[in-house]
Amino acid sequence: MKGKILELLKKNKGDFVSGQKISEELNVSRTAIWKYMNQLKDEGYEIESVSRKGYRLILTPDVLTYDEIKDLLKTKRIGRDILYFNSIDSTNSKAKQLASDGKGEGTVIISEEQTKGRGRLGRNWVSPKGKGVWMSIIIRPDIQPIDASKITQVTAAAVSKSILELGIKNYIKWPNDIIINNKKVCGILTEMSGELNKINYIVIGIGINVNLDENEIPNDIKDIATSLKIESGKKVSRKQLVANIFNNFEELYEELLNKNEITHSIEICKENSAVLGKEIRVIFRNKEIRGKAVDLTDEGELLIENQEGKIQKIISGEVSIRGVNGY
Ligand code: BTX
Repeated sequence: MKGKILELLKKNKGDFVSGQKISEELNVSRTAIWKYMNQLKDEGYEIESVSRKGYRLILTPDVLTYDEIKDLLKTKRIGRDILYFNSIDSTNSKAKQLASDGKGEGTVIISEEQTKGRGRLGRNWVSPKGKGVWMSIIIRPDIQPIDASKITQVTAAAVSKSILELGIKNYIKWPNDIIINNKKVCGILTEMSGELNKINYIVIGIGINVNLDENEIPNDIKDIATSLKIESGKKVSRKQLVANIFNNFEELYEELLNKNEITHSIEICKENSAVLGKEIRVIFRNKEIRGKAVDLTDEGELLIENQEGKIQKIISGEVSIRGVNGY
C-alpha cells in the first residue's frame, strides 16, 4: 500500500492529492494514509500536508528501496524482493541468515550503511551511509559446488557492464574487484552454503563506492580505493546502477542456468580485464605464483605463464599487478 500511495503522489508531480481521493482510489482509511505518509517521511521523502488540500510530494530522496528501483527493472526474479535497511552490520551476514531461513532466489538485502561490512578472509569493508551500494543477492542455482566460483565471474561481468552503461570505463581485477585508475571501486564477496554435491544457497555481496568524495575515503585505504564520483567527476545515480546490475546479472546468470556456460560473462571479463597481458603475482592456497596472466578459460579460471613458459591454471586467489600498489 505504501508503494501505491507513493505512486499516486508521484503521478501528480508536485500537486496536492486530497486524503479523500487517496482513500477512495486505493480503498484505504484516512488514518492508515497518515501512517504511511509518516513512514515515507522516515525514508526521506519530503511530503507537505495541508489541511483541506491533502498531500504533496516535494522531494524524492536518493534511496535504494524497491519502490524507487522497480520502474527501472527488466528482471523476472533478481531484485523483485528487496529488503531495505537504513543501517545494518553486514548485508552478507543478514542474507545468509535469511537464506538459511528459506528466503528465495533473487532476494536482495540492501543497506544505506554497514557497521561491520566484510571483505574476504575476515577483512573489513568500509561502507559509509548513503554513499555507496552495499548489497547482497541470494541465489539457489542447481549447479555443482565446484562451479560456484563461476558466479563471481558472472557478477564481476554484470557489475563492470553496468558501470560502463553509465559511461564510466572500468576494469576487472580477477577474480573479484573492479578497478579504475588502478584503485578499487568495487569488491565482490561470494559465500556459499552447501554439501559435497549440492548447493543450498549462494550469497553474492557487492560493495561499490559510488558517491564518496576524497575526504570520505579513510586514510589507510586512500592509495588503493576510489569511487565512481571521484573518477568520473560527477554524481552517479545509485538507483540506475543497482537496476543495471540486476538486469545484467539476471541475463548473464541465466546463461549459466540454461546452458551451463558463462561464455558471455567471460567475454566481458576478458574485454575489461585489468590483468591479462600483465606480469602478476598470485597468492593461492598459501603459495605464491608469479608470471604473466595470459588468458581466462571458459570456466573463468586464470591462466598464468611462468618464467619457464609453463602454463598454470588457478581458480581463485589474491592478485597483485606488477608496478601497482607496491608490488
Ligand atoms: P577484499 O578482501 O578483496 O577487500 C578488502 C580490502 O579492501 C580491505 O582489507 C581494505 O584494504 C580494502 N577496502 C576496505 N573497504 C574498501 C572500500 N570501500 N573500497 C575499496 N577498498 C576497500 C572485497 O574483499 C569484497 C568486499 C565485499 C563487500 C560487500 S558490501 C555488501 C556485502 N556485505 C558485506 O559485508 N560485504 C559485501
